[in-house]
Amino acid sequence: MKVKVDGEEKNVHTLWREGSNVKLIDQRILPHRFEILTLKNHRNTAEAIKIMILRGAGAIGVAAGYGMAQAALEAKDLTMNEFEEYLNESADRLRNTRPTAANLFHAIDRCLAAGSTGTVPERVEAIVAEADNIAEEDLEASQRIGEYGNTLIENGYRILTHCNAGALAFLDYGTALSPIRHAHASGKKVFVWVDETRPRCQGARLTAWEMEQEGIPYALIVDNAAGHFMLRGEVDILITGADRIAANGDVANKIGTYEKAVVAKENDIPFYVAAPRMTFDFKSRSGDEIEIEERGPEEITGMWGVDEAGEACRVEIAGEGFNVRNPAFDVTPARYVTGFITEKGIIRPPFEENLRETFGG
Ligand code: RUB
Repeated sequence: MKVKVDGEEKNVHTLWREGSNVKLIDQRILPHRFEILTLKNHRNTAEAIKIMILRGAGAIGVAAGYGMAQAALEAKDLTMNEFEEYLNESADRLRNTRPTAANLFHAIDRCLAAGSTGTVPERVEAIVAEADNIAEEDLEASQRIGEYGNTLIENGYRILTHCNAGALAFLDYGTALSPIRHAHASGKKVFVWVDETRPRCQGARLTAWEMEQEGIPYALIVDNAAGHFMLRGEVDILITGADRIAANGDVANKIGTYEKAVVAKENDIPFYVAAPRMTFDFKSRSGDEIEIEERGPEEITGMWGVDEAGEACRVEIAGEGFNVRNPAFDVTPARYVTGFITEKGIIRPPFEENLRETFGG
């Protein structure tokens, strides 16, 4: 993706691998500062996923793959038994970071499978290659999703999106934002309603920042305003990403997606979910089987930002010790979804059959 850093335009990925190091944009301090961090081992990478230095299902999957590559490189001089033990422990550490995004588990399983035969050096090579493949496939999928999704966007469309499913959540184009980027690049006039997305404000911090970088017209709104604009006929289409999609088409995505989907249906606004194969989990038959991450109360009781001097600070909003529930995701039942924008095309109901047919479930 193109970013403007100190007045200069640069081309960067959300994250990438350099030998045994993982480099990534620090998403905690955007849009106020743009910094690249280096993660030197798989433990650092697991921690980065856990504390959300990077986030978004696609990016989490790529990071998990790179974490496995780092673990394999760390264990390259061990005996076969030690190597296997180290790799399994590292896989568990990476698995225990965030529970909802399907991409994380697919990436770890793929790397383990790639490294299950041959000598230790052969296994290391296969795991590193598989991690790079995952990143490459992510890039290609987001490009295809953009091309297919662009066919749904007409000139003059006003698009509502929730959270950040952009170049920061994926690699380069993103999922939900990829069709918007493609529509804008092909000369269509588009406008984006950006939900702020409490509690962590991925919309306000990240999606709005991406729109600024691309020069795509947008307005940032509080989460509670989306229904107002839908009812007034000012939204033509709702597009979000997803963290996990069950075999029946139920969608886990950032908390608040369900409400947007219900209000969209009530107002005859189509709702499309943009996601690659890696986000589908055919082992979960329905959304009831998807684990929903609960995060700490401090995300709700206060907010982080910068003060007038540009220094990072936190302000408390709720009273000390107030009781809080903080689910990070919700499940939107498939009946609210108009279609899935995937790298294989647009998939429409009946989802159970059509998803299986497309991806071989
Ligand atoms: C991110 C989020 C995004 C999805 C889809 O949640 O809900 O909408 O990950 O994005 P968090 P993509 O910030 O808590 O990780 O499909 O582009 O990965």
